Amino acid sequence: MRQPLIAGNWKMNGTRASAEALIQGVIAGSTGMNQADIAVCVPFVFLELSQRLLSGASIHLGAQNVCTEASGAYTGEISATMLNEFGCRYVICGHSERRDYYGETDVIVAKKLAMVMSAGMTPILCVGETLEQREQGFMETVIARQIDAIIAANGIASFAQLEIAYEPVWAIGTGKTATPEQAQEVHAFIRTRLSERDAAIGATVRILYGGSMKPSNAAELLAMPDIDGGLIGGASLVADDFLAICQAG
Ligand code: 3PY
Repeated sequence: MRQPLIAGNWKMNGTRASAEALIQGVIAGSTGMNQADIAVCVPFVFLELSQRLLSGASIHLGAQNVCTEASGAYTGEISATMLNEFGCRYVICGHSERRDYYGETDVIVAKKLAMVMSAGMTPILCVGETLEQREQGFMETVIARQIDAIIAANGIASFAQLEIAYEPVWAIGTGKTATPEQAQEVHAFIRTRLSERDAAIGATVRILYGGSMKPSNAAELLAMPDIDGGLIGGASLVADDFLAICQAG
């Protein structure tokens, strides 16, 4: 039985004041709710505030990116150790926006995962295909490449220490959502691929769905056997919407 995880990905949104109000709203609304693990992945500059507000709450804190290197002359970067110091439990790695806009390759994503794990945190590894790749019949090839690159670099055992988020790129920020059946098909594909290497890891790894999950579609997506939670974009910016998804988990 895999405990669901609902993680908000705030992306580059909010002000200090709105971040504070949102965290307080999520804390208040989630008190007594114990179905799902809950996390909020906030912009770096809100980590200190969020860590303070979340102290004593059962909501975990996460970041959205990390440097591939441990320390040194990397202007503008943030290390895994720094994120750990600010109370992060999760770090999103390889989101499609980072792969697409910032040129993150599978090799870079694998390095980021290794940094996060060696600092004692849990990466949320994002994988997913574009619409063009899906339409040309390359969905499985792309997902397999993204998963296999991590196995090659970090070993199959690394999948015991991370969460996966399947995020069809065509459903990110577009309002389009994969149908529960489309999402389930890919989740099952990922789980089978991992199970072929290590049955225990395949059975226990959590695979979240990301890509316009919202209150209106969360329950049916989360009811699918291989969907173990959600990585929530826009809906995580509205406390009531995020809480409704957590409740569905
Ligand atoms: C989305 O739902 O838009 C996301 O990218 C979640 O990470």
